[in-house]
Amino acid sequence: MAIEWRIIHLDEVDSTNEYAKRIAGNSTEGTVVVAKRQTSGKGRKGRSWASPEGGLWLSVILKPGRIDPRLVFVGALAVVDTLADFGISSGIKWPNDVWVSGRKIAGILTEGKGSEYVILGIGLNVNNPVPEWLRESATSVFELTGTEIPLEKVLERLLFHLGGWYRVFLERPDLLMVKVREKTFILGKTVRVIQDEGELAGRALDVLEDGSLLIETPFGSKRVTYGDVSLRPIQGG
Ligand code: BT5
Repeated sequence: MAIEWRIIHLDEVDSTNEYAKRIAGNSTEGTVVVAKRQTSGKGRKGRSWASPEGGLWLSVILKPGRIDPRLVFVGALAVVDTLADFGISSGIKWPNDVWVSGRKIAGILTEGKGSEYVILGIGLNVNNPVPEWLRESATSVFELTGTEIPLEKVLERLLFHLGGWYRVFLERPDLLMVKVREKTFILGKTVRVIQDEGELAGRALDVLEDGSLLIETPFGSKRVTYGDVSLRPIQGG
């Protein structure tokens, strides 16, 4: 059965993820929180997410009964398919970014509470200006196409694809991972993975069934479950 979306539209909020967490206990699966602006939009590890008006900032409440690292790909693939609907070809930068031509256009932030709920937060730069401090690293639909697309249209496509990929995740996670591998453009490339405890450099080989990234390093193959992937070569290397 297709998921039924119930959309809550807000003008301004601290963070749609935080709002969704506040209401998750009393909300049904498929509740969507969308805000025109976020005053404290956030990324992973307390980083800030620029959320001026014109972008699509939303969080979806899901109740799959468990926290699963592969849920982030449900969001990433939905963004990739949505962008394709508007003629933009994009790829996944493991684990939670969507990139177009070397720049980040979207980020996904999943947060969960045990078996109770998962919040799938998606930030997609659509018509919003890309902030000055992100000029080099970020892009938007408007920057790429020169056209403003009504946000409701983008939201409609995004929820359509989210529903589809969420179902695939629940019923055939193996097929979800096939698509993830297909869209993960860092595979085969030399990468650095920056983690809390240090850095790992090597060739990205595969995204494994559990969603982790397999890296071939001079010290053997390593499986990484989190981190920031950089495609920039090591200085002097
Ligand atoms: C992410 O974190 O990429 C997850 C972003 C999730 C944002 C959505 S918006 C709706 C929902 N509500 C929230 O409060 N959050 C979610 P991370 O991988 O840690 O990347 C954060 C980094 O992305 C920042 O440190 C900046 O370098 C960069 N960044 C910030 N704002 C950006 C933007 N609008 N576009 C592209 N890059 C951005």
